[in-house]
Amino acid sequence: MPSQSRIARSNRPPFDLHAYLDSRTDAVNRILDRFLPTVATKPATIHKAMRYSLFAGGKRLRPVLCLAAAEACGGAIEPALPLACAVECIHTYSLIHDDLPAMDNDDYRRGKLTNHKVFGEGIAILAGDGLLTQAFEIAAQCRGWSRYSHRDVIRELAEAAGSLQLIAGQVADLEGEGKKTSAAQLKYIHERKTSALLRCSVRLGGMSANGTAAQLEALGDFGYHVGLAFQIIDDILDVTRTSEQLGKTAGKDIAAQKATYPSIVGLEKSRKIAAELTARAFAALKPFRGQAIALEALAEYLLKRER
Ligand code: GRG
Repeated sequence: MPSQSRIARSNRPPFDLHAYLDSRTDAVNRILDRFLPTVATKPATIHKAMRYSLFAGGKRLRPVLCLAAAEACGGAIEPALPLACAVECIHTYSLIHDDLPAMDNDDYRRGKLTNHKVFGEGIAILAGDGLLTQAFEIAAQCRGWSRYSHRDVIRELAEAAGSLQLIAGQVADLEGEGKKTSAAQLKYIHERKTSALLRCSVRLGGMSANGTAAQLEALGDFGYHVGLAFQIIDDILDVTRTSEQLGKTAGKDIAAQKATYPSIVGLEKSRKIAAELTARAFAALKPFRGQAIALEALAEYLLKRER
């Protein structure tokens, strides 16, 4: 299992993850603000609602992973920023829709009232639709990449968000409520609901840096395993942290009779599996020969996160 010492043991200077997260998050927020219509743009309600959830204080993990992947491939963050923002728009849309009464029916998200609680269900549905569409508008506006066409990038986003991945995971999640779920079925849900967008985030970062096919493959493998670990940690936090600590309703999985790793294999085994998956993610970064330090630090941080 990777540990802080794993990073500190090498000859590299220590990596300041908090400074990295702060600077990359600021950059993402600045560009998101530039891409999104202002709250005064008519019809104002929808733009207020889209911005309300987008700027509600999300951790920005997917966009930061996208930027870190670009850097691992030797690229700069600027060409990756629009793609990082596109991914965050898709992620935020999925959260708004997931919180709706017809889905998870949640009142709090990112420490604030959920979108439908503030704007009503109709506007919340449209705000999600608006953000999903905005993601593709942003990706289409990018300057372009020498090795990858817009078609490649749009397809990468569409596949991750589509009915075989993100939506498939949500369908299986909805249909599994209250039913006995096997570990294999749970993995199917996690691969789609969580891993697909994380995998897409890092692959897009690699594309923005003109990464090779082998680099994209390695990044995809990294994103897949980090995504699975991330979801297991999320399920552990749901039963071990309070709503105040999480900024969203804790204990939801038990209340909704949802299968989770803690409910199937217990907390200790879940922690062990998350650590093993993180080790697999580290192993996927081998081809970068120590140049993926931010990705390594992020994987470790996600394993140890408390919210
Ligand atoms: C509605 C199509 C559709 C899909 C919804 C995202 C999702 C699928 C459901 C939300 C609930 C959930 C447990 C999703 C798995 C991914 C996950 C843990 C999301 C939360 O991501 P964070 O912690 O959130 O990065 P912030 O708010 O920090 O961005």
